[in-house]
Amino acid sequence: MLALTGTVLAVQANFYRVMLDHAFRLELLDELGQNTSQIIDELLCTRRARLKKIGQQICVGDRVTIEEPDWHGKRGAISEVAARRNLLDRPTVANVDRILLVFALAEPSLDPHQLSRFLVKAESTQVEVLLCLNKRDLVSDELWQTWRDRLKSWGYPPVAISTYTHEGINELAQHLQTGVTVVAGLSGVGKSSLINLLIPNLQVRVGEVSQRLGHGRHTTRHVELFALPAGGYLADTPGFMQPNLTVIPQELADCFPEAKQRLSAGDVCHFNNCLHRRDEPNCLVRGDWERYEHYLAYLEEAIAYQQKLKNTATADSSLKVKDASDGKQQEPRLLKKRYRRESRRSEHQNLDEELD
Ligand SMILES: Nc1nc2c(ncn2[C@@H]2O[C@H](COP(=O)(O)OP(=O)(O)O)[C@@H](O)[C@H]2O)c(=O)[nH]1
Ligand SMILES: [Mg+2]
Ligand SMILES: [Zn+2]
Repeated sequence: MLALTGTVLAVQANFYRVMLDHAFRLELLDELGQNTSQIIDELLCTRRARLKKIGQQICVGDRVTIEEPDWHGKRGAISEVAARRNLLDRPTVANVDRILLVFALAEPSLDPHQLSRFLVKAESTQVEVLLCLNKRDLVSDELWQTWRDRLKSWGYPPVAISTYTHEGINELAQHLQTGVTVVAGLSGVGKSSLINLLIPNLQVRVGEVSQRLGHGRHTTRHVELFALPAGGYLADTPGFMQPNLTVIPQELADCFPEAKQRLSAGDVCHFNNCLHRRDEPNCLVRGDWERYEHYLAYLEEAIAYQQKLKNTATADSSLKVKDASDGKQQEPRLLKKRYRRESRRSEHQNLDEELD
């Protein structure tokens, strides 16, 4: 039998809703003995025990193979998960083709620092970024054109839309007809309104602010892919993209199209570990581009983040040493004093080692 393949749209407890690549026509006899047919394009699936055993997770966006379809019950079992091209987190979506970043031109007014941060965060996933500016109806032609030119110079020619006048919606839709698009952006910019226009029979609630946890962070509500009428899938992910940057310092320049462009002709900075700071000798990236200041600020953040990771790693390894009181694991010398006081057994161990 031909293997069935599909895309995971949603994960609910131990069930996976899978959209089939090829719909199946089910022939039925109705109560009057007439032939009718039903098209089945989705199956509710479980995961084969073998996959569970090897710890294979199944995420929204995963490409899967299905066995034992039960067409009447619209059920099946996932037997295989294809290797992922990428995996975004918070919330988890696999095989993402682009991030559609939605900002508003007004209400709330467009903050260049906030936008820049979202752009860098989106770039750090290495997925294509498409920028869309909503609420075009609220601003003058002049203001829109100023933003358009400014963002072009950042490397992001924006698509202007208005979910009120429908300006730009068709143009935007054309960019989304293939693959998986993840919609990201702050609350209030018009993401739900946009999704309702793109997928008319869905009707997501507009004006709904995603729930907040006690610490003012958005909850990661469950994520689901929706099929677009002209092809492609859309995911609305309120929890996506926390503002903190987790890029490593050496890769930060790759998150700025302006910086990448300066290195694109095969040219390199004088030092191959150049971080493109102001005082670096013969640096090609340093220059009078608008977001160079942002780059420098985020660089310090990235360095601080890397340092924090290193500290956490050290703390972790000291924990491991503590647990290894059976003496099988070699402990770093620095930790010995503390270790020795903890148990007599480890004391002996340490003495033995010191005799070596
Ligand atoms: N003026 C204007 N308001 C809009 C537009 N799109 C959405 N809004 C309004 O902006 C608010 C937030 O919209 P919503 O779709 O819930 O944004 P979300 O939080 O990003 O999902 C609502 O009051 C919408 O009516 C637009 O194109 N123009
Ligand atoms: Mg919304
Ligand atoms: Zn440099």
